[in-house]
Amino acid sequence: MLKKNKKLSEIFEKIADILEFLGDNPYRIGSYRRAANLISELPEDIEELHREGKLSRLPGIGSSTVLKIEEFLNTGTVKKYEDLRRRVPEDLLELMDVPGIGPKTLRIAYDKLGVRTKEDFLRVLKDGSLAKLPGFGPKKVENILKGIELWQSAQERIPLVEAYTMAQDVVEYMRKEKSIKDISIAGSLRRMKETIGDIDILVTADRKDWRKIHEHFAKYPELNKVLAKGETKSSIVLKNGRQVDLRTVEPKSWGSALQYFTGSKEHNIRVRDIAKEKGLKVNEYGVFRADNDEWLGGEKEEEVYRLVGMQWIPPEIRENWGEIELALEGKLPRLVEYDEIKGDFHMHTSWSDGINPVEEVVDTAYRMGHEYIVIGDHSQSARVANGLTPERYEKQWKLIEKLNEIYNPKGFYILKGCEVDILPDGSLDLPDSLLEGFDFVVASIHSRFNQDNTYRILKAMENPYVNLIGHPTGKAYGQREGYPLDMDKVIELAKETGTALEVNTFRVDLSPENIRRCMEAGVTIAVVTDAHSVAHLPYIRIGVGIARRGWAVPELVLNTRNLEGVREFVKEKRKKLARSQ
Ligand code: DGT
Ligand code: CA
Ligand code: CA
Ligand code: ZN
Repeated sequence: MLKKNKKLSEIFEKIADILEFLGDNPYRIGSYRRAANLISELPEDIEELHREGKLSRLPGIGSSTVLKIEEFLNTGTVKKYEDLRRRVPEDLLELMDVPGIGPKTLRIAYDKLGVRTKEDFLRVLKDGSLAKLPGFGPKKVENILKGIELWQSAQERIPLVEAYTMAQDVVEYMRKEKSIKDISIAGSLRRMKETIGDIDILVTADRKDWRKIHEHFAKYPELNKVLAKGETKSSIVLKNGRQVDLRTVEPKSWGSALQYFTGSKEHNIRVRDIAKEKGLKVNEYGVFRADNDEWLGGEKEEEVYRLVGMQWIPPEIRENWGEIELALEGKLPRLVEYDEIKGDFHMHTSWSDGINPVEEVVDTAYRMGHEYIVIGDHSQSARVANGLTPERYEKQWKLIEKLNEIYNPKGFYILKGCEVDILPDGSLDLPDSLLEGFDFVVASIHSRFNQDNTYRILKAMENPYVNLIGHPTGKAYGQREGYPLDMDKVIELAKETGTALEVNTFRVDLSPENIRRCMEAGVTIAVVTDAHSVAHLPYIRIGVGIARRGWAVPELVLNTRNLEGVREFVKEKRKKLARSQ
């Protein structure tokens, strides 16, 4: 992960917030915000750009911003930021991070109601005094309270993508300790749960090397403090406040330990109960005969499941959601595999609100080994996202055609696509005459998140050119609850019309529960990154993990199809809906 980019972008964002709180010049505030956005989505390391002297070439970055970036790279902070921080109460600085609470709101609470602390703010929210001020009202106050609740839960648990990148870094660091024979992520992260409490890492090595391994762990560069350091288990807290647990086990117990520490707890309890019924004992050291403690196995995870009489169960579905019963009968479905993914259906470029030009997006996806991608920039009504008019789409098509001439001979295909807005009445933001010209159309809702939006999605699915509903429930983890939606109706019509539903990696929408409902109904899903930077494209893997957690089978995952298969999917819907109209 690009840690410096992230930190710097947070500093710029905070400067903008504070300036807004202080009532500074809107132009200056805007320029800090733009810089923050740009830096957070840069695919390259800001330090590298600086070394290569390319900072001033970034769009919209002026010379005074370049100076601040250099200051940050040299000193680790920006003096202006440190000075500004002192002018706002600490609690209010923190509240600015909560979605739905802007600096302006806090300023009003500060001036009119004397709010200085979190407690003050909660009080004026709850006793109705903020709601009485002009421009507020009970609805707005209710939304702020909801925002605080969501934000608090996101502070407690780590979003999957974030935990995944953090864990990759720790694993990479641990591999430098050469006495390690094998290393794996365990716990909820191996199960690809949407949010992660703490990160669990399991290592196997000869017992004589364990001490060394824990010493190495306790010297992790991103460390804040060591909670516990032992011979078999250590826990550390990282600079970002997140906890990582490390356990060392004997090679002989590797499989059993991996099984045990992957969880879930509910899954493990059920497995052990079944083992007991069969006269066996299962723990983190191995599988044993219950009567005489004879060791039967445990080197490999597969062995553990085989010895208790069941199929090996993929980690993503170990929740005691019915997987154990099926595994006992040998009837687990075959889940979609990570390496079966042939493309990505939803991503943005600098033509709308992405940061990379089409050429860079295409090149990155090609080098990742995809067979095809859909360029899916926003449509015109998304003004803040610089949405495209029909004329601009047609211009983009020309560019895509040119790129296809270069890439098709190499076996890579760029599909003309869009993320067309579903308008408040359920109609689409682009005319059918234009939609017909796309290879693949994603349709999404980006407005009116507080109302039931079932009718909008149903109407969009009835359009013969709409192939995929983007982030169907409108949920954004830690930021926004989904809008009310009749999922049964959506699934039914998706099936009937031949429209796919999206599994959006960063938003975790659809949820695994909803994915499972799609599978049961025979509805096709498509895993997408919705990338706004080429740095996001590799996270497609996490989206596949979410799909697996929803018991997704390859036949119902659009990404497993080759280019012809995808074209067939599009053609079928057009034919079907033309016939019925
Ligand atoms: P998290 O961290 O809250 O997202 O969830 P997990 O599942 O990673 O839970 P964690 O970190 O407390 O423990 C890792 C795994 O270790 C857990 O999935 C199963 C196993 N485990 C921990 N405590 C117990 C226990 O008391 N009984 C059983 N059977 N397994 C446990
Ligand atoms: Ca954990
Ligand atoms: Ca743990
Ligand atoms: Zn979208």
